[in-house]
Amino acid sequence: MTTAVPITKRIFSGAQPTGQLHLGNYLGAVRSWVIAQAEYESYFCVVDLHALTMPQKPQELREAIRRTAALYLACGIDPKVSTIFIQSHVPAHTELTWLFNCIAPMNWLERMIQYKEKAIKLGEDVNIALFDYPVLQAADILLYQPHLVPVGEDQRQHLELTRDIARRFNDKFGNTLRIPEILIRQEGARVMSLQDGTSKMSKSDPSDLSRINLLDTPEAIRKKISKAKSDQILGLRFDANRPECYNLLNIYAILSGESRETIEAEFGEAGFGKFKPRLSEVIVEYLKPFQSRYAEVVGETGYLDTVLRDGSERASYVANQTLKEVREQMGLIPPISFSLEEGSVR
Ligand code: ATP
Ligand code: LTN
Repeated sequence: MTTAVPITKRIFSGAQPTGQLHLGNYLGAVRSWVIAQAEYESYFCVVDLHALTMPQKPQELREAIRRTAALYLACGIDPKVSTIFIQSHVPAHTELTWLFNCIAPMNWLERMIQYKEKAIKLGEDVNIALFDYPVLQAADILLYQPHLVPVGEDQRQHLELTRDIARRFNDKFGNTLRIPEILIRQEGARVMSLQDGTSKMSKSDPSDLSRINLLDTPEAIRKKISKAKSDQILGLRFDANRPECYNLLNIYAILSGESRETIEAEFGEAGFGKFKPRLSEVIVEYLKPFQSRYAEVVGETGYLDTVLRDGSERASYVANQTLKEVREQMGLIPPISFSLEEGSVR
């Protein structure tokens, strides 16, 4: 008689070390990671090579890489059960990108909205890596053969492309790669900018007033909320035609845990003058535990380095298995070791 061995399901996700994680990153993505790690074998990556596709100052990037990893821990990713690592510490990511470049059609990448938006902003300065960004993302994911990839709504198109690349590889070379499911939580999937309710809160928005960073001080939070764009209509409602009002109420709802009905009952007759200070206090309280955990993580000398070293070791082990198979299936031969004593190739 055979006993069924439970198969642990895997998840993989990542965020770019551009600036600092903000409330949108947490509510749209990292919060789902924290919940999922109890159930899944989890890999969370700081995608530093993706950050390099846009101009970065080297010293700022170095700091942002470490800060992002420390924020994963501060948000509740537990290194005892999850693997946290830095993308560039696992060279399999770039190697698999090259192999996928050899099967990914140009016109699939030409359709990518994020590329088109960023390319418009950069004008003449568009580099090849920005175009190739989604292929690196596909390599990140498929190396770990995950069942699920939890992301915010803006990543849907990149995830569809990842699935298409996996299918294409499997069609051409045999069924090696798992086609991952996309996990987008509805609540918090798209937190909008505080300065423009129609564009998403983003690390790379030039205005820091547009976002609440997880490490913002209470004073900074109060200032940003008081300056947040609003409208002149009296009475606050979850009305999709009032994007700024909707976004602020939505943040309040998620952080306070109160229902939309309760919130509308309380602020339905009020204006932003009454609501904004309440929202600021809810955010300040919500972020306090993150900020104290962050201080602990960065305060313990060597702790982060140990987590990242163990993480890259564990990640490399899994990634190298997939890479080896892909290499062989595409027709490459294994590396040949060279013996100095014998002066011969083995
Ligand atoms: P950048 O501005 O540098 O592109 P970003 O703020 O968009 O950065 P990423 O590192 O690209 O953040 O994203 C990390 C994760 O956070 C992704 O899963 C992404 O979908 C999610 N995310 C980013 N912004 C938001 C947002 N405003 N609302 C909800 N989820 C978001
Ligand atoms: N493009 C993603 C970051 C990212 C990612 C990944 C997310 C790079 N590789 C793999 C999930 C899985 C973004 O959030 N902008």
